[in-house]
Amino acid sequence: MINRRKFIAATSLAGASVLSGSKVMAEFPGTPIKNSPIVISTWDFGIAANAAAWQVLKDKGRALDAVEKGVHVPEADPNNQSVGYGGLPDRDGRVTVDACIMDDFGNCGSVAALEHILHPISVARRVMEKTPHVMLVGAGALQFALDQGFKKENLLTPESEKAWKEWLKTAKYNPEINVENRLFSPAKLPGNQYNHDTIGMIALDAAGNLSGACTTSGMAYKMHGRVGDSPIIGAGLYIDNEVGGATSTGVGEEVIRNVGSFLVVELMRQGYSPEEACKEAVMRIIRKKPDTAKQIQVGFLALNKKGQYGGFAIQKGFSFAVCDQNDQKQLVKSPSYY
Ligand code: SD4
Repeated sequence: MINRRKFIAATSLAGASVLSGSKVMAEFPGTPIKNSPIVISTWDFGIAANAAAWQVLKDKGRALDAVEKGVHVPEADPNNQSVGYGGLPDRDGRVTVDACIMDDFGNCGSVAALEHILHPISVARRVMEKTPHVMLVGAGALQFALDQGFKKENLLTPESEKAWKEWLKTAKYNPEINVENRLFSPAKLPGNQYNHDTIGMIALDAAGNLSGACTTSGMAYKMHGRVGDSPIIGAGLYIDNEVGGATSTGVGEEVIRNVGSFLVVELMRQGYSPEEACKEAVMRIIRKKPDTAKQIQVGFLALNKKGQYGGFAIQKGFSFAVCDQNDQKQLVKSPSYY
């Protein structure tokens, strides 16, 4: 255990700055606004996703509907090469998507290694609502989606196909234990800025209930069949309506090994603030594998029941978007270990 008093001091010193439009505001306080909805999500593209979620929240809609609607935005965006349509494929050139959703009753649904479906989050929701199961994968998940009326589509855009073909030239299809290590420097990934992006979203609605969603095309050029943290309840996403919710982005293997999002929620239950909880989850990864941690990115994002939020990442560069009644377009630069 780390010394808690020292830890809090270090955390407040590391306070993140808030970017609102182009304006840099003072220290990020994560101030709660009582009985007021809020939605937070990973990375810069979370701003557009939050705006869609806000349409539900502002009319006193349910957090579950808000997060589903919200993450539809990056899922359908061909320019986002890390989520849904337009996502970078696996090393075989196939776009396989992972997603999960969790509500305020502890219900959850998930799909992994799913192909050809534009909105995997909605298939995950159907798994939650229409089956006795939590998770469907691969061909079974696709069959279920088609039975539910989802359309089969091609998710590989010409841009992502081109990037994959470039990658093939140097990678020669060699299996790599952690391809994302090699891709960590964006300069090594031709034409692609988004080698570390996944959308994780958590919302608190006007009734004070929480839900979350996480959706991704996963690690670029992964082995076919590889599943990351994003569709794993407890790793990529966890919601406990008594306490709060958490989600993650980055190298999924390390998040799964530490059951990251569940850990963040349990730390908040013990009294950690969202940022402190995210920091401790990051520190677990760093303490266990300091050499690996130097080369990878993992970021956690959390929202508690009071509407306080925070994030923490291993590396610089992680950002998250916040939307509440005061400002629908806040972008927060997360504090990080390095
Ligand atoms: C994965 N966590 O598949 C996802 C990828 C990601 O930032 O979030 N990248 O491991």
